[in-house]
Amino acid sequence: MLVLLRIIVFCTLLLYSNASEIDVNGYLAYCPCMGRFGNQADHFLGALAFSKALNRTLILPPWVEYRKGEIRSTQVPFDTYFQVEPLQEFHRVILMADFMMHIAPKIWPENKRISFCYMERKTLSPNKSPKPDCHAKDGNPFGPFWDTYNISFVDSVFYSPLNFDIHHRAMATKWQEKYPPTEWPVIPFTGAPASFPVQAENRDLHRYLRWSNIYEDMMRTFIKNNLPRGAFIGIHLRNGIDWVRACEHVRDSQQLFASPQCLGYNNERGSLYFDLCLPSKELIIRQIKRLIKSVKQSNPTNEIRSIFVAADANHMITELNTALSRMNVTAHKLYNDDPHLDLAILGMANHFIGNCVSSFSAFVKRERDVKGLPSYFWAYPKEKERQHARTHEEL
Ligand SMILES: Nc1nc2c(ncn2[C@@H]2O[C@H](COP(=O)(O)OP(=O)(O)OP(=O)(O)O)[C@@H](O)[C@H]2O)c(=O)[nH]1
Ligand SMILES: *[C@@H]1O[C@H](CO)[C@@H](O)[C@H](O)[C@H]1NC(C)=O
Ligand SMILES: *[C@@H]1O[C@H](CO)[C@@H](O)[C@H](O)[C@H]1NC(C)=O
Ligand SMILES: *[C@@H]1O[C@H](CO)[C@@H](O)[C@H](O)[C@H]1NC(C)=O
Repeated sequence: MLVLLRIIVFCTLLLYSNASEIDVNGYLAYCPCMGRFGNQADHFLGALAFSKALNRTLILPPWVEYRKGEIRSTQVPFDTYFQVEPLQEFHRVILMADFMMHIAPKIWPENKRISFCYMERKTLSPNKSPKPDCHAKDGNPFGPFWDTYNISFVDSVFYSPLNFDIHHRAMATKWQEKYPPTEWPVIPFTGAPASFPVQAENRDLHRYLRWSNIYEDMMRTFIKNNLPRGAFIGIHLRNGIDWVRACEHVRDSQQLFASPQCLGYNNERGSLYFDLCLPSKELIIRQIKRLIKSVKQSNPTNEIRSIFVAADANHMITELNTALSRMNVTAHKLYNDDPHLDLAILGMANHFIGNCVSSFSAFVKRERDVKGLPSYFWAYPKEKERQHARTHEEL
């Protein structure tokens, strides 16, 4: 009995010491200050690879969200959407709230909080000192992000010419030599220490990103209660006004946002074209019908019974139901807008068709790649010239 008690006490101490044990190799923090979820997820994988290369514990930042009618961003704890433990299999990580509660008081006094940026960032407010600075808290979401944990900075470091590409030129060693953890126990970056879109070498790290139990449960419950039994196709449609405008850039670029995911990082699988960014309704329906037919042939015991639609604006539910009724396939969507639940469901679908240009689609594509599930993109590969010409007339 006494032995057992000792073991329990010992284990409790061990657990406790782990939570507040200080990493002598230091910490890395950053604000996911660019873009919405898809962009932030791309950046996260890069930051994870970067912190591992520097052998610093990664402080898991909250996700930055923008709510209609609110001037300041909202910070959502990292573990609302994703589990922390699977990430530990790859590298040491700690939730930002835990770091601020248990570690910061010991190693990061307020007068030692120095922000890191590549070079001087100009301030938005005219009454600040003209001294070169990162102005890490200037503007939204910069200010609200660090304010969430009451963090302010007393000085700045410009780390140029170093960069985040740890896969080349011994970059990690250069960081460690220039900013050793003994001198710099915490490196807080004004933005993500990562590139966008995610580097090809870091895509596979998505395997450590697993949905939180809450999202996993909501996803399974939705599928069970709302989709007819049998196989389903998940589709992602991006057709809101901001997206239509973004697609205008197709004309003067070889790549746009996440497009390397289908075109290849060096355009080795083609160059950019308009339908890839904004497929017509006719093209969408044609491609879904083609996929349903090919599944029916290759896998007759598990035919497609439904389509789950995730979209930022128009879900095309009526059009899809009309077009697919003869195939006995129905279209479904969430009742309440929830981008993360959309993503989790798309990740579970038997088949997925996404938008090659969208980093929201890219999240799903990576998750499915690591699970070994099939994915396709709208209008990819390019339809035959004759059909292609017709599509443009329709638009
Ligand atoms: N609920 C829901 N929201 C979506 C969907 N597609 C896009 N959105 C919203 O629009 C945002 C798009 O920004 P990102 O996630 O960065 O992805 P992106 O498609 O590359 O778009 P941009 O960053 O705007 O170029 C998402 O984070 C969502 O908030 C969708 O299928 N469902
Ligand atoms: C990385 O950091 C951990 C924890 O501080 C340490 O145990 C380990 O030896 C370090 N690895 C290298 C290669 O320095
Ligand atoms: C930040 O400071 C405010 C005001 O001093 C306080 O109410 C709040 O609890 C603090 N938040 C954190 C996360 O420490
Ligand atoms: C159509 O689907 C329903 C269930 O979704 C099924 O009961 C019915 O047998 C199907 N009909 C045909 C003709 O396949």
